[in-house]
Amino acid sequence: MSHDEFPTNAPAVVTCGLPYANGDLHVGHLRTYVGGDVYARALKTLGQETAFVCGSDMHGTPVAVNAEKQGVSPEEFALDWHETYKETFPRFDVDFDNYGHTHDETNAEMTKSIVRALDEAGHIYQKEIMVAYDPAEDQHLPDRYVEGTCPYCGEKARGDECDEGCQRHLEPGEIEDPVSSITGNPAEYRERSHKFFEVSAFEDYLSAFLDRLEGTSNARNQPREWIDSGLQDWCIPRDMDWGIDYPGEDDGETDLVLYVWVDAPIEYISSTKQYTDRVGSDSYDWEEPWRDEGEIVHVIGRDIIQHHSIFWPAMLNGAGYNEPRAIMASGFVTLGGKGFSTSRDRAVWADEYLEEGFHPDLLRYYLATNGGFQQDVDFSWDKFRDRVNTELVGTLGNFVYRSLLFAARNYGGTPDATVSEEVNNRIAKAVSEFTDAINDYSIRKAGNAGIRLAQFGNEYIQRNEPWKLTDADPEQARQVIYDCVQLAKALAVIF
Ligand code: B3M
Ligand code: ZN
Repeated sequence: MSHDEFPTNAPAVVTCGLPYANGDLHVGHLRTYVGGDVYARALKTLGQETAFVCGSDMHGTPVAVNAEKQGVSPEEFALDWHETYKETFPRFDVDFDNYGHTHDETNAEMTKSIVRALDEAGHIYQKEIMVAYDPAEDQHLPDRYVEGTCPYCGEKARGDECDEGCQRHLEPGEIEDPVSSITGNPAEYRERSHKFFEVSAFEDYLSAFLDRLEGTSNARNQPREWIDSGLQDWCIPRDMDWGIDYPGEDDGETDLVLYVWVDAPIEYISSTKQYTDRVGSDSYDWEEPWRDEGEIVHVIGRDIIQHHSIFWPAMLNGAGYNEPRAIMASGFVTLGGKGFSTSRDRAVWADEYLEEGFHPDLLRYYLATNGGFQQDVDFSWDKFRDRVNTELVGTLGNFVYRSLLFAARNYGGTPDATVSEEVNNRIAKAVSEFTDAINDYSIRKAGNAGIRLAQFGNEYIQRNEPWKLTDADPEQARQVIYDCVQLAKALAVIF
């Protein structure tokens, strides 16, 4: 395993958590996608071979429940949102090398092959458990079909996650006081035999993995606590129609589908494979990072750390794939101190932002540099305006405008000279700050390296007053403006 500094000789793959194909995107989502895009671009800028991939998360109850409410099939519903996301991301310059979805053939095949590999390696077993059931509707209630109380922290929770409390994944049968989220009927628990992935057998592996894992510290610390309090095995089939069919023996079908969190991260691999299928394995070979040697970097929201730091590496390891090198888990974005809420329409929507006529770069800069990646940050239009006006317009824009205008007016372009030692050293310092920031998984520091270079540029042009030199010392004037053009070029590369 190489944990050499970036850029390394092996290909990198940067992924972003897959958006559930079930509703509009808001600025809270964009923090992760912009973060991933910035990070992937930065690696490419450093000369690292990099694929940036993602896709829509089509399955599971988050999609099925919403489709049901709208009276359309989950497939139609999810594909519709998938198309919307595919159009929205490029409008924010989030340029995935491949954007697939979990319901396509590539992912269905990849998922089945990984589940079979886990089974063949003896990591899957059968166990009797209690599952929530709605007797009035005669229906199983997997995951978000059931609500109740978290057995760990006592908060109100969904069937498979304590989304408002301790953020833990919940296994079927764990939630207390179960109620159907569709009908409001009280649910009962019935015994059922299901397949389990033996996550607990990976305890030692996962502890060692977390010691190697890079990225933000929250992606290591919380999982260590979960390991200390004992890992539970993971029920992987669901009594539902919508999803990837649980692979039966001899290719026979069962009436079960896989839990959405099995096939969702596998899309990271499938999407990389689709990229290779498109560009050819000479350009980028998906098997290198996933099976041979490479740098896997996951960029996610902090509510899905457990899936990425525990379940996913256990699956990868059990099925003979490489483990992630780094996980960058972003904090939440709040609005006026409160969490974004779709149902209360308390959010800054992606569409709304663009319709106001704002350039995507302004939001990208603000999201990338407003607070450390793992900190929760409050979105404030006042702060957005101040940062844009002070830093992008006042510092960066001002310097580039002054320098290039001067060069164009007086020399019809870049004057004849070579870069001074002072400016050359200052640019080298910015490049090394930028490189260190990327190796530190801090996109904020990478942005700061750029803005500090622009501050230097303003100070440099002000101190050297080229406008006084054009007549008095034309050679020195050319030198100063050449330096400024060089700084503007360095800024363009860094930003
Ligand atoms: N679809 C979205 C979420 O829970 C979920 C991420 C999947 S990443 C493999 O935030
Ligand atoms: Zn909880």
